[in-house]
Amino acid sequence: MTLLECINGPEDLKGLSQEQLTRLAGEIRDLLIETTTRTSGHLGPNLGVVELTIAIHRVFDSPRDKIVFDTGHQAYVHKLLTGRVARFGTLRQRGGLTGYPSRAESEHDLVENSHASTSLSYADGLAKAYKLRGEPDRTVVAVIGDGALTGGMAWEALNNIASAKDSRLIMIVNDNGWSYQPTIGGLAEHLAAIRVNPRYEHVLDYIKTTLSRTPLVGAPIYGTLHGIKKGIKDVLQPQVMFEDLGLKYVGPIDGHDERLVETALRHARDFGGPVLLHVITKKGLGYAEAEQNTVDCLHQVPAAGAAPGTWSRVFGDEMVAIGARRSDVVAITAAMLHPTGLAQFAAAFPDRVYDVGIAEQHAVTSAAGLAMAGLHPVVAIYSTFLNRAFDQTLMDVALHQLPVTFVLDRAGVTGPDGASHHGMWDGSIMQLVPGMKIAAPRDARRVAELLNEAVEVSGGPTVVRFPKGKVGGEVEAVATLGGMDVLRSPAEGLAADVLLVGAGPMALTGLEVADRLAVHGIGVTVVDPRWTKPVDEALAGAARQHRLVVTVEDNGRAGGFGDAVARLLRDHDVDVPVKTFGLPQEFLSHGTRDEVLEEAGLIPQHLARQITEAVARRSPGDVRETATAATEGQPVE
Ligand SMILES: Cc1ncc(C[n+]2csc(CCOP(=O)(O)OP(=O)(O)O)c2C)c(N)n1
Repeated sequence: MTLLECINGPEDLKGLSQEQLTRLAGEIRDLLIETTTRTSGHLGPNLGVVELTIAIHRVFDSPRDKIVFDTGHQAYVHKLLTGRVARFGTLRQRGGLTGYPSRAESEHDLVENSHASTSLSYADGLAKAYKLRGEPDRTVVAVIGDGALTGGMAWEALNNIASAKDSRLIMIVNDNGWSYQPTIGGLAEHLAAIRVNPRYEHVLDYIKTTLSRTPLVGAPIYGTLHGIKKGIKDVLQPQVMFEDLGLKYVGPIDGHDERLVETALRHARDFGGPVLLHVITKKGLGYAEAEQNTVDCLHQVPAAGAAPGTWSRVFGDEMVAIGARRSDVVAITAAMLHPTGLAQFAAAFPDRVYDVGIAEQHAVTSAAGLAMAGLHPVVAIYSTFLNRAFDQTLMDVALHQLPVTFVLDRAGVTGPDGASHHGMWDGSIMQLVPGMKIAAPRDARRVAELLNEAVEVSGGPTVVRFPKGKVGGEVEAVATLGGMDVLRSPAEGLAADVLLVGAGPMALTGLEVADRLAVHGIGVTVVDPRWTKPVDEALAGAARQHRLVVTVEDNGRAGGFGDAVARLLRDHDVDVPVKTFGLPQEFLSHGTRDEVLEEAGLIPQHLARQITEAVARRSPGDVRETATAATEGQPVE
């Protein structure tokens, strides 16, 4: 039995010797590598926090003390130390452990949202609440990476925490110099300057001599801004920036020296006010492949980069072509240059790409500024992260009718990253934005076509949304209907029963549905709308020629494309019934993309059965046999 297998909870760590802790760290690293290379997952970040997480669980008393992991992708070690070793092999599999903290999994898990830069705000609220509730002995610990620290919310929280002088709150900045790629910006430069500071060597003395209860200084936000400016030059005063903000700063210390981290944490815990502990770690430590990986230290396995044949790669290739033709087109990424497929554009046009850090809100309003000055920005972002910047999209871009193109990768079901990563909201929230145009390509050729159309729009914003993974085969239109593509007319001899409008790749799913329905004598016209906003008015006329309209989209059902189609038909007094298929408006769990789509009913077999039932209800005589089979639960093959 390994030492790790004997750890059923944090209490089992407390009696271990230093030599045992070193052995335990090795066992944890072995299991992280063995598991994630098999199941997929965040490897580099977790290899870097092994000693840090051990130290946290030895010093604090979880779950009474609260530990908040920012983003949560680095919480695997925490999972292993809190009783989940036996189940670790199920990581990110349907029904298995999630890839982020999960309240359903453990009482030691608190925050499961994987969107970055929130930990300090949660921690601020928790610490305030414990104070108000008269529980002064509880400590709140937030672990935040230098990448997540580039997010604006983290700084809003710091500004508040600095004034809550007796909050029992410890912020651990896990500084490995990397986000997905090397962390960028003024803050990153400041942290880098601290990292090379000779005082690093003498930090133990520093902890002992300076972490006494002295009054905190500094006018909060002005001081910070001032601190950023002078901090870069002033490497002999590493704590200046944070202390100007009024925060007690400790560090930098070696985050792989478990004993040292423990000592620092005990001092910080006993200080009695907010403390920022700056630890230096190496992303990927202990696995040569990760340590030497110059793209992202194996942030994720398999790599999140834009592999050949993926939607991201098709987008990336077309961006290079557009960039060569249009010198006004610029690209923006929020710390995800490689995963969003912008790496080739960056290589070809290094002056025309901006990595703004994990700062989606800033990315969008900065794009507004670029557009105001005559450029056409393409903001490449994962669908789920655009949620962060809704107000900026609405008020800063759309209200000003600015030509900004949002390219939303991972739109729809993503898969093993679970509830907070499914891109199932953009198709609805972007429908709300006046003047916004939304394109949903069904295949690679349409990505290129619609991206080109989008960057030609000069009077307002556009969205191009596509899912995660490999692009399927190309399907050409057999006819056009307004600006839409007709992919299939009812088969020979069949009536125009169903008008099936499938958004993006769901148009191809629609073709399979049509095949299944044809067998049962139901005629289907399959349309790819290409643009899901505004809904093409030609749909109203086409709907009148059918007995049922069906929409299918890889997006939450509430307020998405289907609802927009139904509204258009109501507005045109079309009384043909509409059935809208999409994702249930719920937080969907993790699994493969196919598994989640199947559970949501967005697969041809399930759709065909539902549509058959709907047609049968309306015209019982025509499809009686099929309807009986369907209601008895037999597959409509
Ligand atoms: C709002 C938001 N934008 C983007 C991401 C994607 N993302 C996940 S981890 C990560 C890098 C985090 O870097 P850091 O906080 O330094 O942690 P490390 O992986 O280096 O330990 C990014 C950009 C996210 N989770 N949330």
